[in-house]
Amino acid sequence: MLENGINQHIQAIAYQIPKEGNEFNGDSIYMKVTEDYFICAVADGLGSGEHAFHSSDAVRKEVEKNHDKEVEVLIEYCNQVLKDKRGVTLSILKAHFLQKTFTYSSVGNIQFVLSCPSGKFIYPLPILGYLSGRPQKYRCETYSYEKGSKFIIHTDGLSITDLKSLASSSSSIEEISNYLDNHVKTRKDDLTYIVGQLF
Ligand SMILES: [Mn+2]
Repeated sequence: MLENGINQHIQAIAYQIPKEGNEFNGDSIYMKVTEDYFICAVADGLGSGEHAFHSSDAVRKEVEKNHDKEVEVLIEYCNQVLKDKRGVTLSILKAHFLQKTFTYSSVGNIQFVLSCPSGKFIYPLPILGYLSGRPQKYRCETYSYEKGSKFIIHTDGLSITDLKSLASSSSSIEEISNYLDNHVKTRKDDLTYIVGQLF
């Protein structure tokens, strides 16, 4: 699956593929661009296969239904929907174009970096563990981004050793996506990534 989200403020490429031999993908992805904001969510259901899919897909639907809400609210909605389901790791990013800020919250091992043209990196630390419907503390932070900032989000199906240098290279997001595609064959898990650039 490959999706594109594009307007004058954002370009993003999303890709996902299940673990070799699996019909269900335990990772789910949601991405939406409006006039005012970009939102994306990446969820990795614990384990793989059908049960992992049902959990991460429930989270995807929750974000889809409520994409106009802020990240702080969304992450709690997602936690609620996981009661009696298998847990997920989850990252949600929402960028507001007018303010040139983005809010990011993450629970678990989904990797994220944003690289600004000035050389600054933003890589918020996630909360360890996973969402499972139990009461949970979240870390949710808002940052400013520069025009031209590039970001990469990916699940643990992708093993990239130097995410920062990839994000800060002069490569376009298409070139970064092509580079990541070279690592798809060696995956040992469901794999999902989003590469984007904010303007
Ligand atoms: Mn995984």
